[in-house]
Amino acid sequence: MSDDSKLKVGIVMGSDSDLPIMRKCAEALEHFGVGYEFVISSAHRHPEKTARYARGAADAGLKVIVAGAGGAAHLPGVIASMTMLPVIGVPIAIEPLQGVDSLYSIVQMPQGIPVATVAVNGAYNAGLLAVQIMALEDDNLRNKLNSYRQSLAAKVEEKDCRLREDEAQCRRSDEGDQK
Ligand code: AIR
Repeated sequence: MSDDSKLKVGIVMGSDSDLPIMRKCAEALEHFGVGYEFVISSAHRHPEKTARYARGAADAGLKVIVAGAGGAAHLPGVIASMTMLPVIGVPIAIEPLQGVDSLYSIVQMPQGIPVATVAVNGAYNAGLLAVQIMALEDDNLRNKLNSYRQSLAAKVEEKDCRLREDEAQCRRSDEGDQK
């Protein structure tokens, strides 16, 4: 039996001002019952802490690190350079460049040290991608991901139905689906 609720994902961010966005990563992980921890560290303001965390992450049992930062966002890349764990970078939109700076900082890694980069403020997808990585070796997570994808498709069908203003038809086909 898998024990997904154990600590598996480190959600690291450059400052507490990133927390409203990075919480979305935690929401995704909670949806799948995956354990995580929040950490504030900064590649620039506290490089020693960042290095310590990155170097100890695998031994601490983590499987994936999600790192988000705004502006000159070097946190995901620096962490990736100090661990073999997959690192997913979340560019955070802050003034005055609204995330273009952090997107470029995170996505333009040099050959040799990859960081998987999601959309600006795309922390929920970072959580999903972390789950997908772990699902490679976890049937339970894979089944949950299948259900999640099915629920996305069902929502599209529902919206399409409502757009056609044929609620009765929607209900009939919902009932049919349940049989
Ligand atoms: N940051 C912190 N250290 C390095 C960087 N790039 C980022 C944080 C946050 C932004 O600077 O990730 O997005 C502003 O941080 P603060 O603490 O001024 O709110």
